[in-house]
Parts: sequence; C-alpha cells; structure tokens
Amino acid sequence: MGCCDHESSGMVISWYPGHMNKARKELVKLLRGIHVVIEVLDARIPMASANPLLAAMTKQLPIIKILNKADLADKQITRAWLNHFNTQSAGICLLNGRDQPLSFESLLRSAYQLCGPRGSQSRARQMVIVGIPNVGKSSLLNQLTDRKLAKTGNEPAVTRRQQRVQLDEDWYLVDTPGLLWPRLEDQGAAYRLACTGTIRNTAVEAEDIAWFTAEMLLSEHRHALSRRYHIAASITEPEQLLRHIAEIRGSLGKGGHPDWHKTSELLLNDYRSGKLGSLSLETPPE
Ligand SMILES: Nc1nc2c(ncn2[C@@H]2O[C@H](COP(=O)(O)OP(=O)(O)OP(=O)(O)O)[C@@H](O)[C@H]2O)c(=O)[nH]1
Ligand SMILES: [Mg+2]
Repeated sequence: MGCCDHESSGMVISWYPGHMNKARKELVKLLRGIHVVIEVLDARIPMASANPLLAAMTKQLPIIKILNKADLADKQITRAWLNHFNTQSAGICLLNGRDQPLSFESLLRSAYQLCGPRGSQSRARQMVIVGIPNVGKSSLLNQLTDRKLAKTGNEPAVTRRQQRVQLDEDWYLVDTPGLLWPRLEDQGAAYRLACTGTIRNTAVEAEDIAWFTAEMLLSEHRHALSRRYHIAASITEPEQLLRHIAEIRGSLGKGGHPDWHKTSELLLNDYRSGKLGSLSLETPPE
C-alpha cells in the first residue's frame, strides 16, 4: 500500500493564477522605467527558481542575481553557483541569507558598476526586485531599507501589488508580486519548486511533494535523515521513511495508522525551515 500512490498519480504541477498574469502585465509597464533588475533566486535551486518569462522580459536590462536564503543552502555548492553566474553571464551575482545579509552599500556598488554614475541632469533611477513567489523579495526590500515597509510571509503570493520606496537621492526600489509561468515544462524542476514552498498548497498535494522529497533525501542526503530522524539502514523507500517519521512524531490517525497528510507536512516543514540542515537541490553544470 502506498501513502499517496506517487507512481500512478501523474500529478502535473502547474500554478499560474490570474493575479500572476495581471502582475506580469504590470511588470511589463514598469520595466520601461527601470535601470537595474534584481532577480532573486533560491540558493537551493538556482536553476528551477529562474523564471524564463522574467528572463525574456528583462534581457535588455542590467541584472543583479541574488542567491537568496543562502543560509538554507549548502555553502560550498552556493559558492560554486556564485562563481558560475559571475563567470558565465554579463550581470553580477550576489549572496544573501540570514547568516550573511547583503548590505545596501554592496547592492549599490553593483548597481553603479552595471550602469555607471548618475548624470548630473538625469532623474533618480529605479531598480526592481523580481522573482518567483516566496523567495524573499519583500524581505530583501525590508532588509535593504532597514524598515518593515513590505508585508512578508512564509507562503507564496503574499505581495499582490508593486511597492516603490526611495533608497537614497539616486535610487528607487520597487518590490513586485512573485511570478511563475504558465507551463512548468520541466516537472523535476516543478517538484523542486514545490519542495521549497514556492507553489500554493492548494495547487499541489502535500503527500505527493513529500514523497518526492523523501525519495530525493533518501538518495542524496541520507546522513541528514539519520541525524534528524535516526533512521535504520533498512529504511530505503519513501513510504518507510514517512511511516517512521509518523511513528516517532506520533502523527498517527485512526487505528494508529500514519496520518499521511500531517506527516508529509512535517517532513516538508523540516526541509523548508532548514531543520534537516543546509541542503542544496541543484549543482551548477560542470
Ligand atoms: N531562511 C531564510 N528565510 C528567508 C530569507 N529571506 C526571506 N525568508 C523567509 O521567506 C519567506 C518569504 O519571504 P517574502 O519576503 O515574503 O517572499 P516574497 O518573495 O516577497 O514572496 P511573495 O510576495 O509571495 O512573492 C518568509 O517567511 C521570510 O521570512 C532568508 O534569507 N533566509
Ligand atoms: Mg513579497
């Protein structure tokens, strides 16, 4: 018996609600007056969190990529990604995380590096923060301004409209709603997005995402599972792992059977909050 019959469920992950399409149109308009784009990526999944829609929309503009939530990613792998982006592409790539907050000064230095000093006659310039939902865009605006100006929250689609703040006499900064794209062609990447908490939980089954996460952790991060859940060597399958977690956490339902939904959320929350350790899900190409 499978807890969620992963193999045959054939769930296709897709989440592109109307408000995102509206936000996309508003961003097109905004970009006409933008001088630098700040693309926030999730340091655990720099590939899956790169939105191809945004890449197409911003390709004419100077870009600063920020590998965000770096505190939740593997330090060495994040360094490799940083090096990858800073040698492979024209823009600048920076890091940000709870343990290494990016300063306002470093960001401005990169902005000036990309678009030079402001001409004496020209008006103040604008930067825009773009990226997928729940990646930390609004938190970054608050961090850079050292004020709680934007609403943040640990779920996707918290920000629903653009918010513009003045950084100094030369720069404005605009926060935007998180954007996905209509067709998530690479479903492996879609699962990684869901695993990190980018996709609204009404659009995916927690059990399905947890099954994927369990499989991935068993094959790539077994040591992290041993540390947190003290798993025996005999546990090699997602169902066994989830059953074990249900037992040690007492997340049992009727007749002492695992409450699969609750257990799935337990595992996902442990991964998302870093309780399993700082685990990256993607490494840069050789
Ligand atoms: N561990 C960690 N958590 C972070 C970091 N930055 C943001 N968060 C958390 O990530 C969650 C989402 O943050 P937001 O700033 O609301 O994300 P957003 O990109 O604006 O999301 P939307 O507005 O929904 O698109 C919040 O719970 C933040 O506290 C970080 O660097 N490290
Ligand atoms: Mg936001």
